[in-house]
Order: sequence, then structure tokens, then C-alpha cells
Amino acid sequence: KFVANGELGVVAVGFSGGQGKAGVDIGPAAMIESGLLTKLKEDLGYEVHHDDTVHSYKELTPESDPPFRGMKNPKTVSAVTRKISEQVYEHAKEGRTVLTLGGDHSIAIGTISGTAKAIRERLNRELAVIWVDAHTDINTPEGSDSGNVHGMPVSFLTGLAKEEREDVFGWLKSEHMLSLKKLVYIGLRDVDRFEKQVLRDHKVKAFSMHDIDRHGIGKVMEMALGYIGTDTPIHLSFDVDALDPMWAPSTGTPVRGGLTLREGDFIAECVHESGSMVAMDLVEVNPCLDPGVDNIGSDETVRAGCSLVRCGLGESLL
Ligand code: Z70
Ligand code: MN
Ligand code: MN
Ligand code: MN
Repeated sequence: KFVANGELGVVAVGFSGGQGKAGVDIGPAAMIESGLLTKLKEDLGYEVHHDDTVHSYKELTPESDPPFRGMKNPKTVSAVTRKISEQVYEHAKEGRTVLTLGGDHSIAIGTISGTAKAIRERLNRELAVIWVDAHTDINTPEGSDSGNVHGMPVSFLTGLAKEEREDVFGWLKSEHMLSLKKLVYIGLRDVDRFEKQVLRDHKVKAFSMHDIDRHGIGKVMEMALGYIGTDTPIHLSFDVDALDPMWAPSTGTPVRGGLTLREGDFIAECVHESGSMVAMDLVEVNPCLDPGVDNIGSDETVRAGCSLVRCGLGESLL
């Protein structure tokens, strides 16, 4: 079995070009400033490899990056995720657990492709992904109503969406790819019609909020991890909007009826406890969107995001 070596690679990505709302690019800085990385070092004992930078990206001008196949900012998102893919790969190939702080969820095109490639080379294994989200983010460019690429990462990663152009995700090769059979969703409650058809056609494993209500989160995690199996490396991609807006109001697309903070933490704890987690993303924290007063909503959201990360990295293990 692949063992975590106590080393953690951190990639902080201040990027918002996969959707339309400003502010999600300062999510990583807010989590880091609240002391997250210090806690991971001092309390959890990780040897943290981080370049002390929140990577920001100049977006191309609208003239040089016009919509393509309905996608907004296609060249910008492609270039940014390509760079993230290399950064994550460099950490993962050293056997480090990789933590990526976003940024909008389009960055998962980079993180998952980077992990998948490293795991193939290092362990000769295929990666599994647990995608915790209110949304499935599996639109193809043509299936999407919004044109926002943060609603499409899973379709590019699994090859449902294909594009030859190198500067529009054509850089994604087979070594970067994820099998639809190795994908598990948890927390779904806002899935587009096109996406529901994709889930049915490909029999994708998915646990909606309805399933969590029916079985409880304990049974759902048992089923999710049972489906993946005990000897498969797992990338946990956690969208903070999986949590109920009561716990995480400061995010681009809050959807009521979500996970409690404890259910979210429990999911992360179970993935950690499996011993199979090789990478984690925490995305869509947007401190600029605050329905409360005195930053109460954004403080709570940042706090929730940090809690999910610490649970994924083993804080609550006795
Ligand atoms: C919709 C779309 C989405 C996050 C919204 C929404 C996708 N399915 N993802 N917020 N995090 O635009 O494709
Ligand atoms: Mn998402
Ligand atoms: Mn979402
Ligand atoms: Mn829609």
C-alpha cells in the first residue's frame, strides 16, 4: 500500500476565471492568513512544501480570449489549469500529499490531471476521485447553459468533452485522465438536466442529499469507500458549496438543503482514515460574497473551509 510520508505539497491558486463572480481568487489567502498552514505544520506535524505564494494569473483580454464552443475565458482557464497540473504533479511525484486551495472549481482540471499522471507513473495505478459538491460540474461545453468552465471540469477530465486545440485543454492526454467508473459524488442537490442524463447514461456513482437523508452520512461513506475499494489512491475534491449556506454562505452558488459542517468534516475524516487519500482540493470560498454583516458570513465560510482541510489531513484522528 502507498503510505503517506508526512510531507504535504501546498498549491494556492487565486483564480476566478472559471465563473463570473470576483472574489473567489482571494479565498486561498483568506484561509492561509487565518493560520491554516501553520496549524498543519505545528499541530498535525506535516513537513509543508509551499512556495509562499498565492498564484495569481493575468487574464487575457476579452479580445484575445473570446468564447469558444460557448466556453467563457477558454484560453485563460486552459493555461492556468495546465500550470496547476504541472505544480501538483511535481509534488505528487515526490510522494507528497497535495493540498490545493482555490479558486473556483475549474482548477480541478489541473489538480486531478496532475495527481492522475503522478499516480500512474509512481504506483502504476488509476486514480479515484470523490467529488463533494452541490453540483456535478460535468457539463460539456455544448451541454452547459452558463458557459462557465467551473461547471465542466469533470467532463474534460473524463474525456466526455474533447478538444484538439492545445490552447483549449488539448494538452490533456490519456495519462491525465480519470475513468467515470472511478468517480463518486457526494452532496448533490443542484444538477442540470443535461448532467442528470450523463449520470444515467454512464451509471456514475452518486450520493445526493436525498441519499444522505435516507441512509445517514455514516452509511453513505461506507458505500462510497466500498465502491472505490481499499487499495485505490483517492483524490478528494471538495467544493465548499456542498455545505449548507448556514455554514458556508460566502460562495458563488449557495444552494439550500446542504451538508452540515459536521457531515462535511466527517466525509473528509473518512477519506483520511481510509489511508488512501493522495490529494485534496478545497474550492469556491469567496470572502467577497457576504450576505451577513461585519464579515460574519465570510469568516464562517473561511473557518468551515479550514476545518474541512484539517479533517482531511487527519486532525480529528485520535
Ligand atoms: C451549473 C453550470 C456550478 C459551482 C455552480 C452550475 C455549476 N451547473 N458549480 N457553482 N461551484 O453553470 O454549469
Ligand atoms: Mn464545484
Ligand atoms: Mn458547487
Ligand atoms: Mn442550468
